[in-house]
Amino acid sequence: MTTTPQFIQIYQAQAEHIREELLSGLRATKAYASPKYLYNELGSKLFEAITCIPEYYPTRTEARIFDEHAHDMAKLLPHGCVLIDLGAGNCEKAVRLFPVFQPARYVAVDISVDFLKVALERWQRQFPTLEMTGVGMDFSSQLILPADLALKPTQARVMFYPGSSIGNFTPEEALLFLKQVQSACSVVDGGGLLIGVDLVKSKGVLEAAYDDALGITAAFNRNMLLHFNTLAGTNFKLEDWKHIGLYNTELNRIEMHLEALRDLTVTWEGGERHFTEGERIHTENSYKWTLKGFEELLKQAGFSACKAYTDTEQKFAVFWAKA
Ligand code: AVJ
Repeated sequence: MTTTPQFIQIYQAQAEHIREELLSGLRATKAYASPKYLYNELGSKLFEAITCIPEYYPTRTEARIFDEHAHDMAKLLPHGCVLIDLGAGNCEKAVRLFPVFQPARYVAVDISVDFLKVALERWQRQFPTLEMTGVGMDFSSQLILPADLALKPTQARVMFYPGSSIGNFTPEEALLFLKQVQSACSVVDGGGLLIGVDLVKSKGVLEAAYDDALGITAAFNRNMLLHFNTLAGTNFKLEDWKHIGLYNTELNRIEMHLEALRDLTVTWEGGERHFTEGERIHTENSYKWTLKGFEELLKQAGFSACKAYTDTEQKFAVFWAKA
């Protein structure tokens, strides 16, 4: 028996809107772009590769935390829940937990729709009886669960937000986002959030993780320029740009930038931008948290109780926060 996953696609942003947003970032005095533009089809594949490189500890450490504590977590989760995977990617993290968590339904949300579709169709064949839904959506500015999902008023909602993607938000944005998550999963009793958070640690370990020896993170960052060319018709040339990954100790965040290797002009229909040698485009922030700081944030967002699971070196944490 084969069941096809039910796909819902939400195109929140129009192509024209995306182009405008992107170009306004490029025109800014300090050029910047949202990290969501890292994820075209190639970008999602490069990120998958990043999770396998030796220096990138978050994915591996988080997986170990789940291996060790999933049974314990399962006791806190509501029975027969709908597992809502925010930024599902290849869905692997959630799928590994199916046997332990035994969700009644799986909803995978990701901005990279084509990539999600391929992954979800594959998983549906392996779990033919689990109801699966894919949602192509950008929830970075606002989390609205589409009414089409027909979430049952009796099924508790567990939001799954692993991988420390929360780090892409500033602390202020993170608070707003977590408030939205809290209100979405408090609709039904017993709901909550299972979230992965990268912890503050030494600059050396952090910078190695975001500027690896193989150059995969550099490729991931520079691929954003190819994505720009597709989305906005710009004429970025890869050979003009190098990857920068550095830890900002004052702000507790990794910053990724693309740095111009020479004076150059980028053009597009109706505009252009001059970059001088050494000028940068800020492409990503990845905030790191302390256990105490994140627990405080969850409380502020309205979660009633939380429990943190960590590895022995306290590199990474997974929090269960009850709505
Ligand atoms: C997917 C946002 C969690 O911040 O570690 C990996 C993205 N950027 N290497 C992170 C990323 C560079 C990643 N998140």
